[in-house]
Formats: sequence, structure tokens, C-alpha cells
Amino acid sequence: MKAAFVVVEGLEGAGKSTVINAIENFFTMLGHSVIRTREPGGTPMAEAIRDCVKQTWKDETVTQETELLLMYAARSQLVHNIILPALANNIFVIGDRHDLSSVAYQGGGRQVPLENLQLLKRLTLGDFTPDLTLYLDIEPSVGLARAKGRGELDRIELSGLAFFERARETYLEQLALLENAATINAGNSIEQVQKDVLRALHNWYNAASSTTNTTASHANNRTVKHTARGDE
Ligand code: Z5A
Repeated sequence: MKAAFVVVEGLEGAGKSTVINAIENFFTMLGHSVIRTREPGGTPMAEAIRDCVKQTWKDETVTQETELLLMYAARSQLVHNIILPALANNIFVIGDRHDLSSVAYQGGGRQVPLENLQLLKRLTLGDFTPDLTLYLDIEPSVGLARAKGRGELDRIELSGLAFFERARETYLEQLALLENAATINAGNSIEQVQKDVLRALHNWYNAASSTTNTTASHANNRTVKHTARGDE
């Protein structure tokens, strides 16, 4: 089977970092090479953007446009420098967040019009999309309590409960439109969440392996498309 891009999405404290270890093991045990990415971040420049976007700026308001543009700037760096080259070398990529986070947080949370997000997506990613999205669904108050247990909250985490409720609602609306996606109840125990994630991954993997030819041509197309862009 050709390498694929699998993304884990969810609100803070949903347990993404925890299940990504299990997903990495799943691919490794099957003999695949695998890398992990996180967004925003994943390249030196994108990590600098991450620091910039997460910190609280004294006496300066971070506008929603600045936040949005920084998310896409970081994503463009990551996709073109790391994810596409990895897929082209048949290395599976597990993403801790991707574009759906912008739709949920900036679109839902900050209420940026969806058409502005679509424009930026088109500009930075073309038609590149994950092969599978695993969404860990958690009540915002439960997720935030877990995140708080780890220490101080960053600028985005301080956005308030209503912000996270809008983000969750947007996640759920968008997931209903996606083909290759699974929603997992992240309010359950860590063991149960991990089990449910692995079941969804297994089902997707079996289906994708049995349509290898289609998957291979899909992977090649997107690589060619973005290589061509890079050569311009
Ligand atoms: N952001 C954005 O606005 N727009 C974008 O386009 C993108 C991102 C890409 C990234 O920060 C921030 O950027 C994020 C969204 C925004 N901000 N907010 N707010 P981050 O990467 O630092 O934050 P995160 O992605 O939300 O990571 P997280 O808070 O670490 O969440 P997590 O990885 O899902 O959770 P975890 O580390 O696996 O677990 C958290 C704790 O809960 C930990 O102590 C676990 O042991 C515990 N846990 C996990 N699962 C369970 C269960 N099932 N039961 C009990 N306890 C559990």
C-alpha cells in the first residue's frame, strides 16, 4: 500500500498525543516507515510561528486575520517541506492536527467566514487533503480541565468556553461532510479511546489496501502536482 497522511483532530485535552503513539506503533508493526508532524509546527520556521501564535503578547491584540495567516503560513512550510516529500518516499505521515483545526478554531471559534478559509486553503495546499481523519470528540469543559491539569494555559487556550463550543460544533458539522473520517468518543477511558481509534484505523487500512491501485495513483498525482509548483 502507498503511504498515506493520517490526521488526528480534536479539542485540547482530547488525547491526541496519547493515541498518536498507538497509531505510530500500528504502522511500524506493519513494516511501514512513519513520521509524526504537529501543527502549527514541524519545520524550524513553522515551530517559530507556533511559538509566536501561542504566546500572549503584552499590550498588543492579535487580530484574527494575523492568527489565521500564521496558521496557513506554518502549514504551507510543513506540507511542502516535510509531508509531501515523505509521502513521495513512501513514508506514512501521522499529523497532530491539520487544516480542519483552522476550520474549527479560526472558522468556528473566531468566526472567520468559511470562504476566506477556503481561499487560503486553495492558495497554500491546492487540493491536498488527508487520507484519513480521526476526530477525538470531547466536551470542551472536560478537555480544558485535562489541559489545565498540565499547567498554564496558552493564548488560544485562554479563549473561553464559548469559543471551544463553537469549535466543536464546527468540527462536527465538517466531519459529517468528510468521506474518510471517524469520530471517536474521547470522553471514555484512555484504553477505550485507543481501542476505538485502532479499530477505525484498521478498518480504513484494510479498505485502502484492497484498493491499492486507486490509492497509488492518488498519491502520485498529488506529489507530481506539488513538485511542479515547487519548480516554478
Ligand atoms: N490551532 C488553531 O487555532 N488553528 C490551527 O489551524 C491549528 C491549531 C493547527 C496547538 O496547541 C493550538 O493551536 C491549539 C489549537 C490551535 N490550541 N488551543 N487551544 P497544542 O498543540 O499545544 O495543543 P493541542 O493540540 O490541543 O494539544 P493538547 O492540549 O496536548 O491535547 P491532546 O494532545 O489532545 O491531549 P493529550 O496531551 O494526549 O492529553 C492531555 C492530558 O489528558 C494528558 O494529561 C493525558 O494523560 C490526559 N488524557 C488524555 N486522554 C484521556 C482520557 N481518555 N481520559 C483521561 N485523561 C486523558
